[in-house]
Amino acid sequence: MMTQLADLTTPYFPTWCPGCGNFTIWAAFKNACVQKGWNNTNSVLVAGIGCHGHLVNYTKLTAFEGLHGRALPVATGIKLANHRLNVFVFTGDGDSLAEGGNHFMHACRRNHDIKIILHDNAIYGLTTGQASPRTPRGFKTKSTPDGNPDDPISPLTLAISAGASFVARGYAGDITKLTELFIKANEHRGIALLDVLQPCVTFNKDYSHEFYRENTYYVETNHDVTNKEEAFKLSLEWGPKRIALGILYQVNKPSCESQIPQITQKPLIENPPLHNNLEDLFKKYT
Ligand SMILES: Cc1ncc(C[n+]2csc(CCOP(=O)(O)OP(=O)(O)O)c2C)c(N)n1
Ligand code: SF4
Repeated sequence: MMTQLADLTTPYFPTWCPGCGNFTIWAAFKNACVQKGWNNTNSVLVAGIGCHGHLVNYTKLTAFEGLHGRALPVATGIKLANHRLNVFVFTGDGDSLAEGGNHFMHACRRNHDIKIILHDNAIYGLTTGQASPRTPRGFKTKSTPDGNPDDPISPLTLAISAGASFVARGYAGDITKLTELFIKANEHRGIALLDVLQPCVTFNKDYSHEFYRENTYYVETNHDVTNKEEAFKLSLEWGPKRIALGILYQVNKPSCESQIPQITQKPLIENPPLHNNLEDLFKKYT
């Protein structure tokens, strides 16, 4: 099935700040939709609450914008109900690593066949600039006026150690490579984490486009993506010219959905309901 850019267009124009990295993540995703024919018949978007979540209003695909921190359980539920759908989760570092941290760990561990696009701006954008689990130590924010006392965590390291089978990092300023990463993430069977370095030009002046252009590099094409130790090492690096982009880790292992006997023949939604009359069922338990 073909997808044209016009098929994805909604009447709403983004309210993101001019220069926000969300614009180019959105553009790369739409490129990938057009290249691979992702549309309303085969794909669904789930987002958390945050600036990133507005993407669902600007992309004409079936979408669900849930409670803050709860995008992942909604996405895993959708995938279990109809595993033929491509399920893309757009989430923030606050959404998936703070309030949603528990879901993040277990979605990785279970290797659900969903794709997580983490808009990693190292700050809470929508609530106007509080520290997130990605905010560097010492960084002054509204919630840490004397400097952040905590160390940031690496979502890549966390995902690898929790059992994720595809772990990659992209940069919002490189639309071509980001489009490729979207496609590779969706071709992978199992969970894919695509951590996207996303400048928040309003509340995080340190992690700017200039900073990322200066300090990121793509891993070599001969990088052994199955080498867990090497992937760990790369995922932990963060410093001058030491921020790795590309697929850091990828291994084959059964996804959660592929191991559930009830859905091997057909998706759950294609099975008739076991109980047509719920009242009788309720009576049984009252
Ligand atoms: C249950 C709940 N807790 C907290 C909030 C307040 N809240 C809304 S967005 C947000 C953080 C947004 O940061 P992030 O997830 O990184 O997304 P960004 O805005 O940076 O894209 C918070 C704490 C909320 N709306 N609901
Ligand atoms: S506050 Fe930051 S993340 Fe939110 S729209 Fe503005 S630049 Fe983007």
